[in-house]
Amino acid sequence: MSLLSLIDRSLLGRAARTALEFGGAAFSFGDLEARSNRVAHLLRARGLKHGDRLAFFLQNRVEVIDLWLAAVKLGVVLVPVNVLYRERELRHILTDAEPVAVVTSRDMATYLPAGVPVWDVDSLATEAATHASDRQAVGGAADTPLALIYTSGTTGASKGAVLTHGNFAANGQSLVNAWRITEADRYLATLPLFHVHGLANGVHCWLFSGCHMRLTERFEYLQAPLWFESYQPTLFFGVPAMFVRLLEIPEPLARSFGARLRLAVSGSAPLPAEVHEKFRQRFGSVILERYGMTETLMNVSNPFDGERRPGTVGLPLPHVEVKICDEAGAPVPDGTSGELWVKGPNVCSGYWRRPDATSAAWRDGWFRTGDVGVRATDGYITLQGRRSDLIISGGFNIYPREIEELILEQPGVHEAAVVGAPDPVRGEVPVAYVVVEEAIFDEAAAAARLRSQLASFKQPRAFVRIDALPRTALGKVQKRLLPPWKR
Ligand code: MLC
Ligand code: AMP
Repeated sequence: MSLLSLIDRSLLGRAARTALEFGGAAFSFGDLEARSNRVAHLLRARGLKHGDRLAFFLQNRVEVIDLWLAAVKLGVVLVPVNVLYRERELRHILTDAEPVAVVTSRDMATYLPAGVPVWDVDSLATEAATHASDRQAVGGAADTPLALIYTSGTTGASKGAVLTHGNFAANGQSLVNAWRITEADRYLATLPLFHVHGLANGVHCWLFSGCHMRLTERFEYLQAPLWFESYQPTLFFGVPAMFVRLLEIPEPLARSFGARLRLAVSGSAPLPAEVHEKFRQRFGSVILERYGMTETLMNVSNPFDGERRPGTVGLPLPHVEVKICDEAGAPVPDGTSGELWVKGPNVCSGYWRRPDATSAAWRDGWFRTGDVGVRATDGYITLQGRRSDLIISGGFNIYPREIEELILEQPGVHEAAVVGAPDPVRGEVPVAYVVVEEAIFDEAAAAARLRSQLASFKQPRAFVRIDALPRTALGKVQKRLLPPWKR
């Protein structure tokens, strides 16, 4: 079934139902149908055609939903950009994706590199309101690209995963079934809409099931108790850092929220078994952990019925094949660690304009995830780490190499290695180990340069001076031999 026809179950089939609440305003599915048709007319009037890219650099707001629905209808490819990205990341993505324009807000436009065509989101909304509300859908086939989502590449520069209408349809449909989401649900959406957790899972579970969604601009842990109290969600999707924050809610209140919460799903980073257990004790709700990636959307999930086993990501979703392989690509027996390879209608069609990276990641139709894991004899999969030294901080991915390259450009730096240090809320935070010439190296100036060029979550929490990086005889840096960092 096409993505648009799945969405139409709500846009057309539930037109009168309240669909969305954002910033105190409520919208029915019929309102969203009309709004997105107006935006589609406007985008077409501005020259956007099937296959053209349009980036958005926005906090969560209803206009992101309008753009998404308009893109589905027009066959336009959206490029979501992390709001925390700064000069270097933005320049790379916008040069690579070559969007017709970037839709952004006035306050965020200042971060965009010069020369990029910028469309102000408020002016766009005002202009859209003058267009007709009838639908002129072009739509898309299963293999029509719908989004180009950048994921931090191991080489330092991020690559755009080309996600199709079919990928979003397969993923959303499978999650609605697996997690029993119905129109009776109330989904509290605090995840950013520029990543697949909030976008592919959240938005599509909402649209396909026709449930009610309260969207917030972002997750703010001080506001979270008020949101739970006033909205009484039955459904919540979050990264582990959010669940750690929710544990701060006092017990009686947490219990009452938990009594309403039909399902809490965690993903994007490892959920410590301890947080799983504490959440169960405090909220009386057993978190369902699942595993996915930008390139593949969701692969593996703990069951809705049956055991949600802490520390594991569960079993492959119905449409996904998973095999665990050794270095040569041969499947390993249960109980043996290997790399997860996946296959299914959820897996993206490749990397944008990167045939080299695409052929390196796919083999015989299987996508090599780079994640290392082990399967128990009863099928439950436990993730154990990554083949590369990826750091995940608050659910945002950081490739150390990108930061190391920038540190090495700073005056007086001879060597640099960035590693993840444990953090009670965000799981990990980056710390830089540097070999420097003290007379030249200016830490404050280096930190300021990094801050202006990279997202805040990539900013090293410390620059630890060492005499030399530990290396193997072949010169490879041995990060695990670096001295532990103490705050
Ligand atoms: C975070 N920050 C934001 C922000 N989100 N700033 C502005 N707008 C936003 N939307 C910044 C803060 O300014 C701060 O910067 C830092 O992030 C942490 O903010 P905090 O308020 O102290 O929040 P905290 O309790 O630490 O929680 C952080 C968080 C955030 C959970 C809100 O990490 C987050 O939104 N994570 C979600 C990431 C995500 O969606 N990942 C899915 C990827 S898809 P400073 O300067 O203090 O650092 C994927 C596939 C899959 O992985 O399987 O899903
Ligand atoms: P991204 O590139 O942002 O899509 O991040 C995908 C990566 O997040 C995966 O390759 C995993 O390493 C990690 N990830 C996602 N879900 C989980 C999970 N439940 N537990 C551990 N790691 C996860």
